Amino acid sequence: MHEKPNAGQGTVAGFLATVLSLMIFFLAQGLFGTAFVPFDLFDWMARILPGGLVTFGIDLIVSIIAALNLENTSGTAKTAEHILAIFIMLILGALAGRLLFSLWRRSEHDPRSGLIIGVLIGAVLAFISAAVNQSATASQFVSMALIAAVFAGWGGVLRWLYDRLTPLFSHELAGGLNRRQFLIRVGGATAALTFAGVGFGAVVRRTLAPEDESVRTWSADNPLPNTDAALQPAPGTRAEFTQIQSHYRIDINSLPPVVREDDWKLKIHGQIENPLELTLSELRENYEPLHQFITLSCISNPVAGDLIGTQRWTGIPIKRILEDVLPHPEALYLKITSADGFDESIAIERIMADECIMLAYAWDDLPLTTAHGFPLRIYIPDRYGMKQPKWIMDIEVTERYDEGFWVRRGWDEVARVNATSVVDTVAIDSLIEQGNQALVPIGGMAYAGARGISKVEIRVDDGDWQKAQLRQPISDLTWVLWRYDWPFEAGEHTVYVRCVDGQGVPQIETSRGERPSGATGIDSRWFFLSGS
Ligand SMILES: Nc1nc2c(c(=O)[nH]1)N[C@H]1C(S)=C(S)[C@@H](COP(=O)(O)O)O[C@H]1N2
Ligand SMILES: [Mo]
Repeated sequence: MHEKPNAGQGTVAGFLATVLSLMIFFLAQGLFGTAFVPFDLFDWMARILPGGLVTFGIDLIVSIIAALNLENTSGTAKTAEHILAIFIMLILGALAGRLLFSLWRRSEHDPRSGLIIGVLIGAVLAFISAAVNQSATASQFVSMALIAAVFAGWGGVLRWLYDRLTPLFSHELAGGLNRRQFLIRVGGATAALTFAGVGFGAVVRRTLAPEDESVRTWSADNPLPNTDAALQPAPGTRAEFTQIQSHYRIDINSLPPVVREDDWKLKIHGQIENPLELTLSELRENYEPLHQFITLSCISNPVAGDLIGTQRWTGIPIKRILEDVLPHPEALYLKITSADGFDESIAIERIMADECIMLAYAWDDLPLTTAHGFPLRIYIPDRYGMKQPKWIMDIEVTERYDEGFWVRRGWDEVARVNATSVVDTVAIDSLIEQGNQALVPIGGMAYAGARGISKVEIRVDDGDWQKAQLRQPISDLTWVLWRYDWPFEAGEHTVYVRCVDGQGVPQIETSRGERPSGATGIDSRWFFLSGS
């Protein structure tokens, strides 16, 4: 009887070898800025899989986060994606190990076949990584070589394990170990190595991370334009201005694309008189800067979700730039392409009619962060974020209309923001005494893109709709904070809120999910007041 290592052991071996490989990628990423393959594979899959499936996956993650009541939806979702990406890689690695052991079992193969198959797998992954990775700071060649080498090692380790396991089948014990003990020992060694590697990698990252250059934001030194607004928000209302680090981040990348200023020029070409290539400093210096306070929302934001934020954007009206490049009469659209392959089109007619439409290079007076689109992103009033590319590389002026990245994947073509209103707080610990009556401050925000808000109403339980007070907003393009001081009544209550936009159109009260045109529906909050 001449037994050989089986598929089950191949699965374990494949898993262990993949764990080790990932640890090496993680270390190298921290030390040299090379690509982290599982994220690239994941991003590549997300690009090629059908849009419906990808959206389903995103929705699922977002609703799980909502159901678990986790804060910071977009940050948590990215972490979930990262874990999923690593998980997928480990499963594929385990399956590959299983397959290889089954092959080797069937017939005698050259002992070098592990290395060769590893290099082949590595080569495929290296090309996938090269196609999608924009976050690595090492040269592409170095990343590709590393991937090929690590997978050669992966294949080599697998074959080595196979060869080491084989004699254990003929003599029950080898080196004092049986098969199980041997695999357990290999597993233990892998775990120890991985912990050490990942720990070291984490330390390296912390040490090499660029020091926070204690740069001053605009908001740290300046009052908001509405600082003298008469109405004070109810205690517990969201911050009216969203600090950059608290602003949601949504995009199609596991890690945000890193664009180097020295390598970057905005290219404007196509059906124009004067093709242009502008560096970031030319953009900053050749055009009068425009500062706008802007609320941006993701179309995947549920009613009362946190995928919405308000920042101070600085840039240039695109109209100014079009006046310089002189589009031909037949040109109708700008097709914008980003570093991550994301793209969208916008009609020239709209741009010429609205100076708020801008190319932005700063938030809060700082260059855009990598996560939020350095060096350049667009702002389009009244549209959800999905229409507004970050990391802009190229603008083609054209007569052709192309559907944008998310439109091709089934989302609303126009993506105009829905009017929405949210209860942020029922401040039961901050009652106000007015005469003999205690009042409960209730507050939140309402938002309807650039259309503004003309009215917010609240209703408690089965009462009548009552007009809330509106705080003067930071700008015409931001959300509006509202407040209602409700006469105290002991017991259980629910407060509902609704709004009317600046054009007199009430918000849609019917509950509808995010896909394909953004969520609608009434937000409410339950509260309990114990008798006084
Ligand atoms: N290049 C690029 N731009 C992009 C995206 C993207 O995936 N790639 N996502 C869009 C979406 S869906 C949203 S909601 C906004 C989010 O911008 P923020 O991450 O700065 O909040 O960016 C938009 N711009
Ligand atoms: Mo979005």
